[in-house]
Amino acid sequence: MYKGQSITVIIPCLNEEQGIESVLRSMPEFVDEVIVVDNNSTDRTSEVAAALGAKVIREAVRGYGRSYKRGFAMATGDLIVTLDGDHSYPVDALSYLLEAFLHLGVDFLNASRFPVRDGRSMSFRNKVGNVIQSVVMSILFFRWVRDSQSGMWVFRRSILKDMKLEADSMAFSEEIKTEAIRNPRIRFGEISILYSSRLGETKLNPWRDGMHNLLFLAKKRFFR
Ligand SMILES: Nc1nc2c(ncn2[C@@H]2O[C@H](COP(=O)(O)OP(=O)(O)OP(=O)(O)O)[C@@H](O)[C@H]2O)c(=O)[nH]1
Ligand SMILES: [Mg+2]
Repeated sequence: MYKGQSITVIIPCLNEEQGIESVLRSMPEFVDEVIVVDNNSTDRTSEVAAALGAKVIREAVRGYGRSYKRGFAMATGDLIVTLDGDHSYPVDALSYLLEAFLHLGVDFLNASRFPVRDGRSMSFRNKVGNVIQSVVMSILFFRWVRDSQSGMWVFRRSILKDMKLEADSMAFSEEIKTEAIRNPRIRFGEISILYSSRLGETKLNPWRDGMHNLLFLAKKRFFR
């Protein structure tokens, strides 16, 4: 419980045995429920997560977005917090994020990795890609969003019923933000967090996922 709100943290994981251990060991006491959505990892991700007290859900079909949709369906908290299982997002800054969420009076808070403070945390290529993705989203959806690809968000679980979430892929991250921005009943905010180098290996395929995300955004804007 944080200031009267129950908190669910959801973490999608694909072979993150190293990262998930660090994330779960740093999880603050006030978090009521931690859900790890494992997508047939071939390492010890689910064993490590279960041993450290997380509820582990296994999703058979691959995909970042697919896993989130499974996790959302299981969540019970008033507020949902998301992050990667690679220990790149600041799990020790959860109270900072929740405080900002409550103080700003928003329904969806995006944790922006920009400005990047630790130069090792994001390659130059990914930085350029992320800036392009965010500028395109901001233009298409008429709202300045600094980090459309951030994987750390805080939102009221109740807004999920007003969202149409379809992406099974990495495009899920931008889709949930567009759903928040487009809905006049959902107040959207963004604050900056400290992003660090991930543990373990990346699951991102920068060119393929980058192009897919741009196409997805255009389709979402003009056809849905
Ligand atoms: N369950 C599940 N999780 C996934 C899948 N793909 C990626 N993930 C997880 O989603 C999170 C984001 O993936 P990352 O590889 O960290 O992608 P990224 O943050 O864009 O790239 P990095 O900067 O290299 O970390 C990580 O916790 C992954 O383990 C998937 O198909 N299924
Ligand atoms: Mg990551």
